[in-house]
Amino acid sequence: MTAINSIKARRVWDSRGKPTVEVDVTLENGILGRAIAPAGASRGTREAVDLRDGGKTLRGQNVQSALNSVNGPIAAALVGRDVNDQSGADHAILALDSSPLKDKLGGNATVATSLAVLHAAAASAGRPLWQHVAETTGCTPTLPLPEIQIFGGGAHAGRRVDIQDFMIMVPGAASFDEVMEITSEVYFAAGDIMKSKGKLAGVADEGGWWPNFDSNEEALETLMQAIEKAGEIPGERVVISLDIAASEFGSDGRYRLALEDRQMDSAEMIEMLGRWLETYPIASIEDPLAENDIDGTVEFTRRFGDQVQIIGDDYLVTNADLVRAAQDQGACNAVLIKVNQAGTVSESIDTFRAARSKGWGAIVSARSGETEDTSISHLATGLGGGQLKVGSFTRSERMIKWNECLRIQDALGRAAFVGGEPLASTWWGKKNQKDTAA
Ligand code: 2PG
Ligand code: MG
Repeated sequence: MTAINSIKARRVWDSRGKPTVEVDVTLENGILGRAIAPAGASRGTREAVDLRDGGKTLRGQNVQSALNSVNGPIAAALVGRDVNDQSGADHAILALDSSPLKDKLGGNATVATSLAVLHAAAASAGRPLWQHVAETTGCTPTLPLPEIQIFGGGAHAGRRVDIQDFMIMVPGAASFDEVMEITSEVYFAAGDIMKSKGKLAGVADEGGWWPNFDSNEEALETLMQAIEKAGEIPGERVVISLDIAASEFGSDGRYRLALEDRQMDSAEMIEMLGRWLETYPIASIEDPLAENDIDGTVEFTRRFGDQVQIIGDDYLVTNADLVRAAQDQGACNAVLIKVNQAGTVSESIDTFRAARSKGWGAIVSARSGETEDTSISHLATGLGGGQLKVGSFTRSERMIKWNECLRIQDALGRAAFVGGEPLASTWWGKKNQKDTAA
């Protein structure tokens, strides 16, 4: 038993210049664990909410009330507890706030504390975080396959295009290091193409290019050209991944693509996405329909679930019960794991296990508002879940997480890279198996 000696929260600032919560957990042996809460912009309505003060100061975004939650009731409940009992600590937090959205304490207060406890336990055991996670969960550590944003859109780029994330994955890479190299080539090729066509408007929230496209499909066309300009054949080593984030422009079975002034019902939306799947080498697609469009998501999964990874983000909000319900209904085949959507490490791991127990994919993910915190690089590796989504390939709050994986690669060895395995049941995996067999 190593007791928690003190818990202290301070206000720090995220990548959007907004205040957020950092927590220090200090143990009786003097060891420190520290973590910072990230913040989303396109949020599911059922995810844990950040406690913000409101009012005129800092545009209502100040977090003094969340700091008070940590320094007051949370510290009182956790000081004296064994740092190695993560589940006990998380349940003590939950006992203070049983509201489904954690709006009493604030998800920003609970997530920073829960992660700081995890960091303190790892440091106390003299282990890097990824190794501590692997040892305490019984998972086999692997280096994840990244999803990396090339263009931002939706809520991350002033809604300049409707679709939120245009990303690539490099399942054909031989190592994590090689994913970084190929991604860099594609990212800058995309920038060059956009610049030459007058389509480059700057950099979006997560560091991807802010596009000036005339249609959502122009983004896909440009991404194809960028992959080719980088010397790759789209669909071979490099595939496309999309986060439609459809709840941002659709609800109750109605969707509106503002850029194209186009209204669609659920069936038409499915047709459009189906055409994209036929035309472009898309291996993964997130939130294809809105979070309340259950029938649409079930239908989309029925039609395309055996060829593409279908990820629930806003649709599942890192909630184990929602994952189990979706599994029963046949909606999605993968879940995004965002620790701050759940609010604690233990609930996130429960969701991860619920997904993996039925053969689902699990993608550990950052938020659009991020910091220098690298917890997710370690969680993705330690859980051996196989995939990591961090945003783009620029800006330090993103690069620090990719770079941390490179350091872990040095410890684990290049062979610990999971490669295309998470996409085994998609068209990419099937084609690849065939190629290998032939
Ligand atoms: C998402 C994330 C990251 P946000 O929708 O997957 O891209 O965005 O953090 O704004 O919810
Ligand atoms: Mg998303």
